[in-house]
Amino acid sequence: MKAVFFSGGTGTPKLLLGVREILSDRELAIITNPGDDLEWNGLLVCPDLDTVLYLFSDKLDLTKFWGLKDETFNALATLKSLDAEMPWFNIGDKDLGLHVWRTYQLRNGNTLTEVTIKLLEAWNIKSVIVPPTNGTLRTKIILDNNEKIGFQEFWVKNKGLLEIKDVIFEAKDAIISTEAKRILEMDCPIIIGPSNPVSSIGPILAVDPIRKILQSKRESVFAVSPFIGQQAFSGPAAKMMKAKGFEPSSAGLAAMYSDIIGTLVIHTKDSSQIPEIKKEGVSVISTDTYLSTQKQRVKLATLILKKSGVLENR
Ligand code: FO1
Repeated sequence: MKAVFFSGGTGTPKLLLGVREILSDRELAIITNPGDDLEWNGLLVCPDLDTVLYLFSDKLDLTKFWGLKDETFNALATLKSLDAEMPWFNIGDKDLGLHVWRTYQLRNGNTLTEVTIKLLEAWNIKSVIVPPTNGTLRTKIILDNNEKIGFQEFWVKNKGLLEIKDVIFEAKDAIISTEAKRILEMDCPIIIGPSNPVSSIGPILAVDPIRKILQSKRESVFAVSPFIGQQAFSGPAAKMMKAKGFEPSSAGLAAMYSDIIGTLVIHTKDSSQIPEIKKEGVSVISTDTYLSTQKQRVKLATLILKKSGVLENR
């Protein structure tokens, strides 16, 4: 194994598209965010895990960065006509097959890791892609009126528009899986991708004792900032950082990750923040962090893999 990535839903998968042009899939392990998972009409849906699984099996819809290519929504239309639960969450027909199979496997006593590994084998995926825990750890949003809603209800149903008072995690048996522990103990860099620090990376770090493991190998942990100025590339990261008492910027991220990362990758436009980041004891790489084109993804991936020593001997 050459590198381990922590991934959420959109930013990190884009970076992984670049990484896959440089390293072989066999050389990669990815731990995915469990916080966005949800029960949908009796089925377990794991959006961020599935995005990475679809990416590595070349099935991902690369226009939306979730769901499958050439998807149809006939089952959803039936469910909508029957007044089903969460009709606003667009599960496609092909995607539905995975959720039916996975839920049945779990009901038959398999763990989420076992089911995911079966899937890696069935779809001939050579990377190790696993959730951090076999328990549950779900992100909940506390609104200004103290109402508590799930991440997808906030993000998809309400389009991320509601004001946030806090973001919390509801955990049950959320201890690290044997497989995730094995991956994190390997002698290779850990790269926290440019995903939402609160709702995508936060849940992975909240799985006991992942934060402690990273603290113990801080110098080999790299993070890529999803911020430019006070804005995130996409999603509700800025709002959530503020709710957690951190500035929504690369400097704010350095403060949030200061105990677990040795190096932060930021956009050159944020170079004025370098002194503040360094005060946190974090080294800085400043470069173009946009990931819109494949050229940008490969360029950023190459730089990170070089700086983290993965490409040293190539
Ligand atoms: N995102 C949306 O904006 N609208 C949807 O209806 C939607 C459905 C959906 C179904 C399966 C899946 O794996 C992901 C889905 N997403 C949808 C993406 C998801 O809400 C988020 O982008 C991630 O959870 C954030 O990483």
